[in-house]
Amino acid sequence: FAKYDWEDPLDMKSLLTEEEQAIHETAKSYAQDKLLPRVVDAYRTEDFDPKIMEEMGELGLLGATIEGYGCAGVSSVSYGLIAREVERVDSGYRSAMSVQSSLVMHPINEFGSEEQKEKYLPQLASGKMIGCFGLTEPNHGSDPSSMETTATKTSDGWVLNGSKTWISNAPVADLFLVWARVVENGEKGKVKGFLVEKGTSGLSAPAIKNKLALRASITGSIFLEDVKLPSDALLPKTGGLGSPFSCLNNARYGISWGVMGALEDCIARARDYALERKQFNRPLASFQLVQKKLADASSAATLGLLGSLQLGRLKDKGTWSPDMVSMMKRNNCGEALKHSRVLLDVLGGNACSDEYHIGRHVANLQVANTYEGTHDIHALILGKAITGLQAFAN
Ligand code: TGC
Ligand code: FAD
Repeated sequence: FAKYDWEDPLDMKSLLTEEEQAIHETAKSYAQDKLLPRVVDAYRTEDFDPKIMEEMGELGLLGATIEGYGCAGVSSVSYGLIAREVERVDSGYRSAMSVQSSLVMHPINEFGSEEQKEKYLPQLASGKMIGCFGLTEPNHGSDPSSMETTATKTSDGWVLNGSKTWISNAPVADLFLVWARVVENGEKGKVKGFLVEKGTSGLSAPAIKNKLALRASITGSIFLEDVKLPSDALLPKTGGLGSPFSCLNNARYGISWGVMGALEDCIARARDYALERKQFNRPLASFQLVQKKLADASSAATLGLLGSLQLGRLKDKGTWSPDMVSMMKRNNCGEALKHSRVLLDVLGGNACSDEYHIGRHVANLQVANTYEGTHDIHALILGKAITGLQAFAN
């Protein structure tokens, strides 16, 4: 028999290429050496250091799957491994990274003109420019098709009006990808994407303070009051809700890996604590109920990672579908939240201390289970894929 490795029970490492293993190591060393020492303080103070984006940029971790424009051009699996290692430290840091990569750089690469790609992608890849993605509105979260933000066509460009809420990176963003419904000659048309640069008159992005989770990442609103844009602010190949949803496919895929990293951290920390701490003259780790918690969580993390790995392979082969992404985003976020919450019990009263980290992961994972489509919305997407019947709309 092979020796059982509790950190990689089904030998997932053997399924990775040498390049993927090297990228995994780079991301892991960076996250453990540079992000972990900052996270407790950043979470206490709700202080996101924008230099983190430059550090990630230097290592090629931003927009990593894009070919050219200063990007690394690696596999979807490598992108997943980066998300796993960054979120092993904190979901907020992964959020900042994945918004930049999947929700800003990907749509510019997919829907932008050559000029837009050359202007923005290298700067975003270096982390010197930070982007955000504005889809959710105060009155429309799960149902973005009802969005109220408009982009009215004028003789020489566009005028944007509306508001967005709960937008990751917005208060520190240099570039805002805003989704708006186009109005031409008084007629409402399709949803399209617009690139709005910081400093444009009528644009503001105040921070949403006092969050109960994701405190190491910065979140804000976006207000657009008669924001005048030139014609070339439009992402020309966008048209219809399929455009923002196709960005979400990539980000949701990355989250499916990331949350497994957060759960792996909870397992490692609960295991260490249970081996160290004694009650009734025995280590907590020797009690059957504690062992069951670790066995359940470890099984969920191992199976979730293998599911995401297979999805990544299908993505790279071009034989994937958005419904598969919904399955892995939903499953892994739900499992990570459920098991991290149970592992928190192993800490007893120390669960209350942020120095023990698991409580922070639990709070973050509640958000991961909500953003990019809630757990229940993904159930309905899967329900439609299974039955052919749509449950969420008229
Ligand atoms: P529906 O009628 O189903 O579709 C409209 C059009 O979109 C196409 N489509 C997709 N295309 C690509 N990928 C997908 N996943 C797609 N899903 C749908 C579809 O084919 C159709 O195209 P066409 O050409 O026929 O017009 O649209 P619906 O309005 O009924 O959608 C329903 C639903 C529930 C699936 C959708 O609205 C949904 O996914 N809601 C969840 C909203 C959401 O995920 N928001 C995320 C905001 S961003 C965020 O949270 C970032 S957090 C990041 C971080 O910090 O890490
Ligand atoms: P609602 O849509 O009001 O849903 C509330 C509840 O009702 C949920 O449980 C939902 O599952 C349920 N529900 C809704 N419709 C149905 C239905 N048809 N059937 C059954 N149940 C239903 N958005 C962005 O655009 N960009 C970002 O960068 C971004 N970052 C975020 C960062 C943070 C920290 C947070 C908290 C959110 C972020 N979001 C972002 C917003 C996020 O995507 C939304 O919160 C999410 O899509 C849910 O929308 P909502 O909050 O309006 O909830």
